[in-house]
Amino acid sequence: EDIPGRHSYAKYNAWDKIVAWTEKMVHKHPDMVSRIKIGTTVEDNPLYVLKIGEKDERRKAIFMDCGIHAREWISPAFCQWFVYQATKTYGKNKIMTKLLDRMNFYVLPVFNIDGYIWSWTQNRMWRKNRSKNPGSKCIGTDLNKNFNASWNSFPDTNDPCEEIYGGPTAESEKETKAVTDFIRSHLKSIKGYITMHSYSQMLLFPYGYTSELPPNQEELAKVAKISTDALSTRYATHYIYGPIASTIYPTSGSSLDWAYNLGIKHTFAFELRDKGKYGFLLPESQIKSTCKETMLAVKFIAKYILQH
Ligand code: ING
Ligand code: ZN
Repeated sequence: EDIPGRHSYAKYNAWDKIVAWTEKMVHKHPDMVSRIKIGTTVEDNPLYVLKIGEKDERRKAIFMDCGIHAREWISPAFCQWFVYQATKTYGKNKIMTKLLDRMNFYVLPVFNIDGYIWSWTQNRMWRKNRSKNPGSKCIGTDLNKNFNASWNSFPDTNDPCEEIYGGPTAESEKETKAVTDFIRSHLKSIKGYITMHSYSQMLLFPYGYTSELPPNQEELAKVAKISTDALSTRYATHYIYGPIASTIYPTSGSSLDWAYNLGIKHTFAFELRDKGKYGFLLPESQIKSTCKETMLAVKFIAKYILQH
């Protein structure tokens, strides 16, 4: 499994390894996994979504993305683990079998590919994408500020040199547009949206751009509670949960708020391990345990969505 230079679930994998891995997953499980190119990035890298489940597009589905922020390497590691476990435990694990018999998952393993590559090759702490900003020597837009959800309502997202620059307009970025177009065109089936970040050990739900609470906030809080309880059964990792604005900080233009306002009523953002000891530089020795515990939470959310 863990051979130097090869793709491994116990390591962080460079983009070229992840592309090869997507091909391998389709090849290994042709009737369970398919690969959809939903667009390309600024630097012309292919945005691949792996669809897990059946051809039937009418079934309920969950869209999950990882790696919207370049330096949050544990996030793409989780998406890879999720696809691997789904295919490996289908027919063996009761819950996974039930889930995949009745619903589809769309998994985007790396959302911000150009930024991810940059964080591997040039600057480990890079966050944004790599688009040029006319009239500025600063590069990149924060893709999680680029969605059409009260876009640019906080003034500090106006400066291209800021880490949280929201772009010239909502959905200005090719990566954002590819994802929003895909979700909009599959809206009939998509009942859940999950986005993976690090770090802080939190499970968040809308809203970020207002302190008002979403109409089904009681339900979201209940699901978040049971989900984080399930997560902690494995290694006693402690998560807090709540609306974005009051739990982490107020922020506009996020994918989570956008998906919720589009009508996807079950939307969650994970802030994976840890709480700051290693931060974005979470050691590879923690990848598997992080993925295993997170899997419990995601499976609970999926099961809940299936039943509601
Ligand atoms: N934090 C997120 C950010 O974009 C977040 C917090 C998550 C906001 C989900 C809105 C929705 O600032 C990190 N670590 O990126
Ligand atoms: Zn993030």
